[in-house]
Amino acid sequence: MNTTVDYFNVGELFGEEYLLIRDTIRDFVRAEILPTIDQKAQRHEEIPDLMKKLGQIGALGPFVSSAYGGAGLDYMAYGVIMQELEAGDSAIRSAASVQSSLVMYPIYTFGSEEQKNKYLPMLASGDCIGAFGLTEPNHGSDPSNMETRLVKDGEGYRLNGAKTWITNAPICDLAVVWAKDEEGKVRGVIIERTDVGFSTPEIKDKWSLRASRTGELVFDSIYIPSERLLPDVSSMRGPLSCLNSARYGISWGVIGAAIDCYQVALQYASERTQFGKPIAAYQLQQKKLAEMITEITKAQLLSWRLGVLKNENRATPQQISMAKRNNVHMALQVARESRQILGAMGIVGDYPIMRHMMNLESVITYEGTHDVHLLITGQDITGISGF
Ligand code: TGC
Ligand code: FAD
Repeated sequence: MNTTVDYFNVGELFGEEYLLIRDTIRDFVRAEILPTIDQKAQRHEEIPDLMKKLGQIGALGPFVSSAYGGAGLDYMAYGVIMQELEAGDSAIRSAASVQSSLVMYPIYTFGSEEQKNKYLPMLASGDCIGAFGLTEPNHGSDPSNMETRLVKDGEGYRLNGAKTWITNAPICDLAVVWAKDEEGKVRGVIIERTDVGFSTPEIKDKWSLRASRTGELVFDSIYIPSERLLPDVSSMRGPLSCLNSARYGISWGVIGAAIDCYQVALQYASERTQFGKPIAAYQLQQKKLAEMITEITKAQLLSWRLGVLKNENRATPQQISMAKRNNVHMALQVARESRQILGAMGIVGDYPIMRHMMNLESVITYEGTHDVHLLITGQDITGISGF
């Protein structure tokens, strides 16, 4: 039996440093996540002190300079970290994605020196939990039509509106929120938990990402001092650049979930006997397993190449869309097929597959739906917008 999940020796393309990072995060997931994740997901609870734990292993804003508390690593390292975290659960990767790519990245890239010094170290350590508000009740795939408004008021601004489906909203200490100003320009603002008029109702009873909290961000005429405006961006380029970073990380993360499902299915198929033979001996099951490892291998190579391009600052948003779309779909297919290989055992919490499968139903929708990413590719190759 060949249990490798690195069929094309992709690991050899990485330097020692990345393998060390991979093993460190893998050990963390084994010790801190795997023992309780099923119970937490079943009970709709998060892992206690998750963000601080992620901070301690350098998984928050790894690409942020050490001058601001980050690990000063590159994008390949970020990808490897995401892969290992999501092998544990998408909720763990989600926490790290949002904090790193959607909260730290915009402050690091578009923030003032004061904002970077004030917020980045506490976000990197996990002492402060961030959220990212782009999606609104009436605008999910079309955030450019957002209704949240920022209106000048004396030395500062007033913020009115609401964001929904926001990861970590109920537990966030601050949020990077995108709103339109009086000129219709998209601006990023930092909201703090104690701001008067800020509330974060929770969205309950999800069947997916049950170890992650999701909610709304509601702004009832919140006063925003002007120093909380991100100074260096005033268009949709702001939020969409954050998405480039997060989507890149997801393209890696879901490979971790897929590998976890595949490994469990392969092991189970070799042990489970029906009609006198291990089910792995039957061609129908071999087809499933062979196609899974093929698709995982293709995804690994896609993300590795994207990592090289990202490190060289040459990865286009369209390339990132293709990788996010392909790899999430791949992981969801692997999870669905793996679950079938386990028969009835595939639906219980003794195995991680159903949990991964349910999580991936969110991952295929957030950070741009499967359809939106196809339309991005379609627009790129034809020059015609299909939106
Ligand atoms: P469009 O007219 O094409 O462009 C408007 C401006 O933005 C620029 N731009 C980008 N810049 C950087 N990166 C990108 N990927 C960019 N795409 C476009 C563009 O150059 C232009 O700039 P400027 O300066 O000329 O104004 O934009 P559009 O309004 O037609 O929208 C395009 C579309 C549909 C692709 C975009 O809106 C989109 O991606 N929609 C999907 C929304 C989405 O992904 N939302 C995610 C919310 S966050 C989330 O889900 C977090 S889950 C986290 C977790 O828990 O892990
Ligand atoms: P809609 O945009 O209403 O789409 C519904 C369907 O219509 C989809 O199948 C879509 O593909 C399709 N569709 C839309 N437009 C077109 C078109 N032009 N052509 C063809 N088909 C189309 N958002 C944040 O801002 N921050 C977060 O932290 C965050 N976390 C999330 C966490 C979870 C668990 C989930 C589920 C979502 C989260 N989101 C977050 C929101 C997420 O980004 C949106 O759900 C996503 O962008 C899709 O928006 P929507 O749900 O409104 O779907």
